[in-house]
Amino acid sequence: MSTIFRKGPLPRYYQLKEIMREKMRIGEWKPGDLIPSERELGEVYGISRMTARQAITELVNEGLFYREQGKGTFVSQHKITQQLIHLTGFTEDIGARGQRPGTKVLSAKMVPADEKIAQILRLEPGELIFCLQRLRLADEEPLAVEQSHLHFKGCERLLEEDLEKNSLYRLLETKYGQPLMFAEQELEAGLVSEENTLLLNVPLGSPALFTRRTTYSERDIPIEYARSVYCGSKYTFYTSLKRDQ
Ligand code: 16G
Repeated sequence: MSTIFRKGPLPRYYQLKEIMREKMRIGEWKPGDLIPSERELGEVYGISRMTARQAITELVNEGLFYREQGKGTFVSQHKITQQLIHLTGFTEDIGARGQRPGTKVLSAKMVPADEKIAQILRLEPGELIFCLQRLRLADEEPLAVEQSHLHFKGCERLLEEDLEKNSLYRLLETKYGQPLMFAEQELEAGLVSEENTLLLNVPLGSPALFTRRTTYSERDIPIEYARSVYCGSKYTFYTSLKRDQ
């Protein structure tokens, strides 16, 4: 989308927000870039300054832009937005922003599933699952600690993979014959634990976003249950909501 439609259900400021989000997503606008002024945006897209201002203000409030007195509005350095619309993995999300995704494997092993995880992955407690703990980075900056629990036939072969160089989602889909169909995800606010403050390089007491995601393969079979801690100060989750007609 790069034009603003005058007719249709979507308000113009909203359409402009989507256009600007897309520019950041594809890396046309990078962190630290000065964005065009309200007047310039108004001229380019044929909308009023007020409309452009509303779109910019909302993206400032969401943490994607920041304003500097007398200088203008810039693309934020630190906040990464993860959309909650399409099922995408970390590597895809960060790459789409023009940043370099990075992974440090903290541990990778086969472990017996505890009751909770067995229930989520629809197994018997004690069945072996692949448990992977990773620190996830963007342009060398630590963003999240993720703990993934996986179960499918042959999952123990993941022990031999280079999971610092390869995206897990990509491996699942291209090498392990596990198409990723959908996921369920919960978000919860909290504080980064003492142990994770070191990994994430944030001060003790920093805000955290805890996520729990269950990802399903074909025939609604759950194959991954991931618990992650994202730095609250560096991450925004974005979703778009349509009202039932
Ligand atoms: C996301 C998923 C995580 C998945 C990873 C795959 C959340 C909360 N979690 O980070 O469950 O393992 O993507 O990323 O979004 P990868 O393909 O880069 O390994």
